[in-house]
Amino acid sequence: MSFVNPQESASIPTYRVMDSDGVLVDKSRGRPDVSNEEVLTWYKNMLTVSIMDVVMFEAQRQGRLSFYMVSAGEEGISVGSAAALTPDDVVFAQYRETGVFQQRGFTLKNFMSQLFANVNDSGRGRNMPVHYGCDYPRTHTISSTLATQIPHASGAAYALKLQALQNPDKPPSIVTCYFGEGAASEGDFHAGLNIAATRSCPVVFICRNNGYAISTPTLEQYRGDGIASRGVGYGIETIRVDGNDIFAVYESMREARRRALEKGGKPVLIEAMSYRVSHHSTSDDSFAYRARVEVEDWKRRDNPIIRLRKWLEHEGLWNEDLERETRESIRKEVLREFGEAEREKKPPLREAFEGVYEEVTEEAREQMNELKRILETYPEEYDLRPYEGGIKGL
Ligand SMILES: Cc1ncc(C[n+]2csc(CCOP(=O)(O)OP(=O)(O)O)c2C)c(N)n1
Repeated sequence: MSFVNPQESASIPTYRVMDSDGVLVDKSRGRPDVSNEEVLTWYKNMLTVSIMDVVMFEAQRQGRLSFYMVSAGEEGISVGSAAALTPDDVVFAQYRETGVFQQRGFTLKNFMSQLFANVNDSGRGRNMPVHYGCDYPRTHTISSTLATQIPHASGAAYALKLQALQNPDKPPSIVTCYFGEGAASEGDFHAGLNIAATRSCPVVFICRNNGYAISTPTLEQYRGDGIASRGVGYGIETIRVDGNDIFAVYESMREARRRALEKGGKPVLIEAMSYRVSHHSTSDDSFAYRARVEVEDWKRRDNPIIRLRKWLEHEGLWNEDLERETRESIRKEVLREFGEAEREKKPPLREAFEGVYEEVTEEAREQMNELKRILETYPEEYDLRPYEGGIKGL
């Protein structure tokens, strides 16, 4: 009789390409198969996310924005993984994946329009800040109701599988689904992975394990070997990677994509290890539950942006002057788009009621009339100038 004791089993190893000094871990292997131009784009995309994060976090503190969430420490996971996708690949994400949007060509104007809920927001100002989405590259709107995107992703992957059977000449595409390790405690995670495994759906699940689900550290979230061991439990090919190493993330995503399309399709799980450097969101003060020194240590020890910068410097592709000039020009651009988006009108008020059904329902029409009545009765209480058309927008 033999019980399997997980405490005695070796843990799943972590795939690395470059170390924290930006040097290849395995000197016998070749340089990553990526052009200099591409790596420079990744670096600038990570810088853009990080600079925008600082500006928008501050803007929330100044009361100019209702809410924000930063990706600090996790820019390498989102940018590196998105770099291995095609625009036809379908993305479902949680909320700390701004780099996916940046890498897929979302512009600063797109980000700012969503954050300020103005007329240029593709979501027509109906969502909380950071709930970005776009039709193409195919990227579903952020799901912050934890893990709800996971079964959706499996279902979308099943649809892609059936479409590929019907149109064998079309280049096949996959679904990629991002979530945090905290979201992996939801039932939806288990249902989503199991259905993807049993139906052999072409989906790459990518878990950002950043050590915290708001105030709950991973030590209190699970007893097993991270999230990777759960993939194995569902019969899913799995890899754990160093999320601060953009090359490791990119290479594993590229290989996962290839595997996901093998033999008619199958799921793959990537667990990317990182550390949530900032507060959970603008509504959180993480020093209430973790020591400042822990965060300072992490910042000093390792960071995906600094690691890639070191690599670029070793390669002679980057230097102090380029760093300063690039940071200055990104910051300027962010502030310019910020100002424009903040001044832009909000969508007409009636749009708060439209778009759920093809036609506005009788109940919604009654609510619109009631809103109009209140706004007209108490005009001094409501400033309608920011809304396109003012009261006529209803
Ligand atoms: C269904 C549901 N329950 C609770 C929450 C509140 N909540 C928002 S984020 C979060 C923690 C998620 O942690 P993780 O998935 O690890 O992602 P991270 O924030 O660390 O990137 C919780 C509990 C929620 N959004 N949805």
